[in-house]
Order: sequence, then structure tokens, then C-alpha cells
Amino acid sequence: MTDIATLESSILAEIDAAASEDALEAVRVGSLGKKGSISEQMKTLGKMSAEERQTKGPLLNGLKTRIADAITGRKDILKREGIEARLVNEQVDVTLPVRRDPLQAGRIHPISQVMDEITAIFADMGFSVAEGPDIETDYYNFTALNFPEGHPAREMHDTFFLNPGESDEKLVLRTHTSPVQIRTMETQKPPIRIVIPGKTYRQDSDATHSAMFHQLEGLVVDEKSNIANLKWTLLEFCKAFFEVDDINMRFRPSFFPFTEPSLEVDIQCDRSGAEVKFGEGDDWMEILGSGMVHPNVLRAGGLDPDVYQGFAWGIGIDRIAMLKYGMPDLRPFFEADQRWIDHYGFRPLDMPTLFGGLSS
Ligand code: 2NL
Repeated sequence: MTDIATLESSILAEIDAAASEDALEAVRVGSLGKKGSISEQMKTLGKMSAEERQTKGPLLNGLKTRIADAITGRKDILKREGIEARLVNEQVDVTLPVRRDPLQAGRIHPISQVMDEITAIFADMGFSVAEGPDIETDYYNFTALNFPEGHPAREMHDTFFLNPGESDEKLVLRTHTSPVQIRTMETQKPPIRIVIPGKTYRQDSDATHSAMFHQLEGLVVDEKSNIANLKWTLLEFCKAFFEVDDINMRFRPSFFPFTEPSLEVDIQCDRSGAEVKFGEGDDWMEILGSGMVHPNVLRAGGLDPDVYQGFAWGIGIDRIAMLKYGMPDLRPFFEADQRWIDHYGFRPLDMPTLFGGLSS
């Protein structure tokens, strides 16, 4: 056998023996690579006589081509074997039930969803979110909000009082989120544009009331905000929240100790079908209370009512969540029933935004 034939058979044997693509690559480098055995042979051509080169050259070139072809052929076989091995080993039982991705398994409670939707709407109008404690002093919950001592409205709130502590201050579970507005006025100079979502408490529970419920209040204070601004803000809110192009609103005179004048707001709806539709029909539904901030409340917040004025409103979250998402009963909100939250809950990664759709 010639040297070339010996070299060829030994490389072909290595190619056949290569059990992986990595091993095959090592054979390729060892033969066709820069310092490989065939390349070394090619380098000797330069030192040969013209005659010798004429016979050896084509032989070496032929060898090079055959080895390259053999490597390609072996590579294909190894690839196919790899796929076949995976097909045998990586079996999937397509009849198994689908396991939910942990990121998809949780559900956002409708109350959290509605709070996120409402804050997204007001954030888009330039409001920031403020929060405060659930346990409040009698002063922040009532006195600063223009409820005189002994005023019947204090009793109307069915307040939960805490046992007196070491300090003399009377503590309550806040009956509305309004104390947060007072705290904000004390620390922030106007213009103020805030919304306050949170838990509130009143001693009252039946099919439509829970002792702990949720409210979202808003407050705007500057030097000239007026009832027209209040109406526009609430109209834009209602259109965005109920996801309708237009909606009629009705403002009725009312009374709250902390606003003057006070206005209750109804929106147009249609109750003729199985569920209530908003923005159409000739029926009305009350959805929130509002008004111009009472001068005494501005004063309690450290602001001069001769310089500043503002408007405020409060919405009950639980009820409008029921309205928007067609939930007939309030009680399951707080029963932690997995089936209920699976049905009425929202996907955690579908965060409400105005550009992406609030509830899509
Ligand atoms: C309702 C009514 C309302 C407010 C809340 C408020 C807060 C401050 C000053 C003035 Cl600090 N007003 N909040 C105003 C009007 C109505 O809530 O029926 N909520 C469910």
C-alpha cells in the first residue's frame, strides 16, 4: 500500500469510529485542519520535483476530497442518530392534563383589578397615588373632615372604635380614606392631584355590605379648580372605566360634612336585559359622591381657603367591581374560594393600562 492509501484507510477508520459530532470534529481537525495529517502532506508538494508533484498532487487532492465527503456523510448519520435517540428517550404523553405555568396559575382578585384600573385612568390624567394607615385617630377620621363633636354623622358611620391605648388619642378603624387627603394637604403644597385607594371599615354586614370594604377617593386642590373641572374629570373617568365612547351623567345635590356643595353622581344605564349596560338606555345608577372641598377641611389641612380651593370624590370599589364584572353577590369576595377566584379573577400579567385596554 502507498503512504497515501495507508493514511486514507486510517483516517476513514477514525471517521467510522467517531461516536459524536465532537469526536468527528477532532478527526477533521487532525486531518484537514491547518496542522492536520493531510495538510502536512500537501505542504511537501512544494519541495518535490515537477514530475513527482504531477502524480502526487492529484492523489492528495483526491484524498482530501474523499475525506471531506466521508466526514460530511458521517456527520449526517450522527445527526440522524441523535434525533432518533431523542425521539426514543424524550417521549411526551400528550394525553396528560396541561400543568399551568406558575406565572399563569395565580389570579388577581377583582377588587385589586378594579383598583388598578381606576388608578391607571387617573394616573393618565396626571394624578399620583397616596396611601395611609387603616388605624386612624378620631381627629383625622372625623374632626379634620368637618364632623363636629357629637354630630350624628359620626354615628352614621358605624365606626369600629379601638380600645384606648396609652395615649389619650381616640383610635378608630378608618371609615373612609379621606384622612389620607388631610395628611397629604399637611405635607404637600398645592397643586395637589391624588387618588387614594384602600380598605375602609364600618360595622355593617349583609348580602350587599361587608364590614371591611374598599374605597377610592380623589382630591384636587389648587387656586382655581371648580365644579366644571370636577364634572369633566368624573365624565372622563366613567367613559374610561366602563369602556364606552360616551355616557350621560346626572349630578344631584347631596350632603357630606367635608364638601360644600356636595353632588351625588348617577350614570346612564340600561337594565332591561340580563345585565346592566352603561352608556345607553334611560335608567340611572348612582355610582359616586363628590363635591367642592369644604373651607374647614382645607383649613384643617393647613391651607388658606381664601387662596386655595378644590374638589373631591369617593367611589365604593366593591360595588362597581360587581357592576362591571357581573358578580351578583358580595360575600364571595372575601371567602377565598379557589373556584370563585378561578372564574372571576384576572391573569397576573394582564396589567390594566389605557393603551393596552383596561380589562382585555
Ligand atoms: C361616597 C362619597 C366622598 C369625598 C368623598 C373628600 C375628602 C376630603 C375633602 C373632601 Cl379630604 N371630600 N372626599 C368627597 C365627597 C364624597 O365620598 O359616597 N363615597 C363612597
